[in-house]
Amino acid sequence: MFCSIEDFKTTFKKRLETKLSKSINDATNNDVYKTLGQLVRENVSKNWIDTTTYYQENKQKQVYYFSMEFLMGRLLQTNIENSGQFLIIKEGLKELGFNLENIFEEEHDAGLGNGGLGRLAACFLDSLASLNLPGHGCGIRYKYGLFEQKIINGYQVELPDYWLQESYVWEVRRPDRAVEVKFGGYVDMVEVDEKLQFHHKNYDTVLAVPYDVPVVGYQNETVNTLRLWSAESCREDFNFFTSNKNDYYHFLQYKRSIEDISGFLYPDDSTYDGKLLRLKQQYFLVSAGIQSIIKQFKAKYSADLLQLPEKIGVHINDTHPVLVIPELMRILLDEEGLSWEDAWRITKRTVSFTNHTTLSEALEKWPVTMVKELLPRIFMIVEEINERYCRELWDLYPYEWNKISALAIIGNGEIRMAHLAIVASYSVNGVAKIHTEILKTKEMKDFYKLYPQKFNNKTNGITHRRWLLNVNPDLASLITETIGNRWIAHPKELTNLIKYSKDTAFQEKVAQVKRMNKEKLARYIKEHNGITVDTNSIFDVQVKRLHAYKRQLLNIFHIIHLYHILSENPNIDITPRTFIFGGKAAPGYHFAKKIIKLINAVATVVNKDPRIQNKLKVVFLENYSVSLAEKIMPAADVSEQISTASKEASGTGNMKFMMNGAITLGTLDGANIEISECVGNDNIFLFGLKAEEVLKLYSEKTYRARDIYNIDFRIKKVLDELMGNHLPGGESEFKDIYYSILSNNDEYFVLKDFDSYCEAHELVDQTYRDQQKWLSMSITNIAHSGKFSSDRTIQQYATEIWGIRPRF
Ligand code: 26V
Repeated sequence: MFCSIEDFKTTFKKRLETKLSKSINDATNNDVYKTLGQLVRENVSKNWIDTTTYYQENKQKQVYYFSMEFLMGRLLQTNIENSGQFLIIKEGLKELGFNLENIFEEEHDAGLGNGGLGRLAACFLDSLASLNLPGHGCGIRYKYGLFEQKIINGYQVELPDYWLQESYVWEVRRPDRAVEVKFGGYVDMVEVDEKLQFHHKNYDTVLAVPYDVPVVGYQNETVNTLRLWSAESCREDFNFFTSNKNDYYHFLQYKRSIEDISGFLYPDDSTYDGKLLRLKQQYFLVSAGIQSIIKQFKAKYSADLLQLPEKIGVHINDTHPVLVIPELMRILLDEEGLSWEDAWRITKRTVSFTNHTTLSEALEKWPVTMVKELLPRIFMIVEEINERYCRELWDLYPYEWNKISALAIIGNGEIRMAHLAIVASYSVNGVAKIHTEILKTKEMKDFYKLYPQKFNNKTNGITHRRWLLNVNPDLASLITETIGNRWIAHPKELTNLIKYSKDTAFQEKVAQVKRMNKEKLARYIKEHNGITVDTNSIFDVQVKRLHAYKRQLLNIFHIIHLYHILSENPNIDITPRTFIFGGKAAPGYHFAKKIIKLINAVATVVNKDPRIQNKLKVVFLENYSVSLAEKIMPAADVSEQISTASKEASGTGNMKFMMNGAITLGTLDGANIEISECVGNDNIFLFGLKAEEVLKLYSEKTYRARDIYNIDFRIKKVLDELMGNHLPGGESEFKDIYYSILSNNDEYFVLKDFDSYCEAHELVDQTYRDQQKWLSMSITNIAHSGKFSSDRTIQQYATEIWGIRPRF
């Protein structure tokens, strides 16, 4: 730790000289980033060691959050703020001629996640450490993170994200803790003393090497661990190489196939090979993670594995790491010699599970043939779990074959990972009230009947430290000036702001902060998109993954409609709008990619049309990521959360916007419902079908999109535009979108909700004219956002699921 600015400057300059052989006068921003990052990491080392030692010496129960994704973003700012050194470092660097904000920009995002699920994991780690709770992350150190998105001629183009090109300052490689993961081969069964023993033979071995990243708590001395596993070939393979010198090519191929396991986040799974690789990734993560946990438990806690559930929790983030179940069983049975009954009791009391979607197409299933071949022993265990479980079902539902086969873990030649997770865990949770209700009453109804005590809700949250304190320092200071700083440790106390919601002096200060944040984003837009936007216009933002159910299409249809109105009547009095989009489409998801092209095509037409007189601008921001979100959230006026009701499990972007004073324009879906309950219906713009109505329309099959097209001339005009020749790309560019609505009957009710969406926008327009009203709504949103801090979520997981306690 640096005790003064002078101390920092001296240490920093010395390190720059010894590490990079540079004087401060020659140093680039990148040199400063690397040197500073290394110093900050070293400074947290003592607390890191002490935290680990404390947990072990006090035999505290520890939780491991297994996730295929950790969308950490940048860490320098968080680690500096959290270790309480911000002012010293900022001032010290300033005196050395550097601006700390520019240094932050040098860090490459750790983009090891797709979207909400991965970012949630990152927020949870921040909250665990900040609440002094013994909880760690267990993931994969992908060589390439989520692709980098380029927009070329309006189309998404994917480039590899080689985030490790420059060394990653936060990680520590720990080769001494490497473990072996076994794939393929066969299982020999031998009977010894009337007991069957299973010997895995002729397998391929992959070395799993952990890279540990410190997770620094907010000014509290706790430093937990995010352990990311990297796949490497074993030393014996090098022996193989040296003794088979002529087989260099095959050796390289073999080595690469092993390293591929931690090569990419979510490789293309549309082919057999792609799927196989993903299954390898999943088993690689769980086997490495569970082996290391058991090793540590035996070394530091107890030789008695029956004690495991008292001391270890294994949480699985969606079904991706569900193989922790058979892997833990395998170790307990085959390596530790426990009975099936003991192993099963231990496993069921150790594992807890979160479901993150109700979309049936997203529920994972693995072909039996694939699992059998790649993981023969694991398959045997899953089969045995299934058999025993089906026998129990038979006792409960005798002769009800259909019911039993629908509930079985294995069926139709596939392993249903969600079924395995529910049967073999002690807790199953959804991520927002409505989502958990849908799980209980619809998607997992029969499981809820079987195990009602397992089901519970944990509404998602976001870390207010990153998403308010770090990204919006002026708003954070204003809040502290107004209500004191207790809200930082107790975010619920943001409700103390409510009494200022109508205070005009406070409103003016909030408006001033928003204005500055909008100006900053406007500069970014100018620099990256070459578009000049009016900072007096409403910044209306939809940033999230591109998916049909999230309905970016509804948003762009409404923009086309506004464009029609304005081009017919340029003098109409509307509040100027800047519509901002951002988000990535899965590389193979053609429909989503077409929506990106449509947004860009509309932007090209609208932004250059003089009749519009700058009342309307459309911007698509390239390469949406954590660091870009950090620039966007503080500048938004309106937060578009417009999924088809019942489809978005929770959403977490909605919470980030709210915390920064944007007002939600949304459907009653996911956590929007809880946001609306907190702020009240006067402080949110709600529209559209409710979840029950959507589900009813699906079951009754009475919806006819074409009828709406025929009746509503606004909609007809918008849709016909897609088939016309005004938009760049020509007449056939957008026909897939047109037909998805009219021929495929608009699966996500875009047309059905269009009218109500337009009305809600009309209300936004009117309300914004009354700035006092708007600011009062905005402040009310900030004031109620504390409930959506992930500290609240994690506290609930800690007490209601995991049973872990803070160290202080
Ligand atoms: C996956 C897939 C894959 C196949 C094609 C369609 C599809 C659609 C959705 C998904 C999402 C999988 C899980 C996921 O990322 N869920 C998100 O989790 C967030 C954190 O709990 C939550 O806020 C989002 O609402 C939820 O979509």
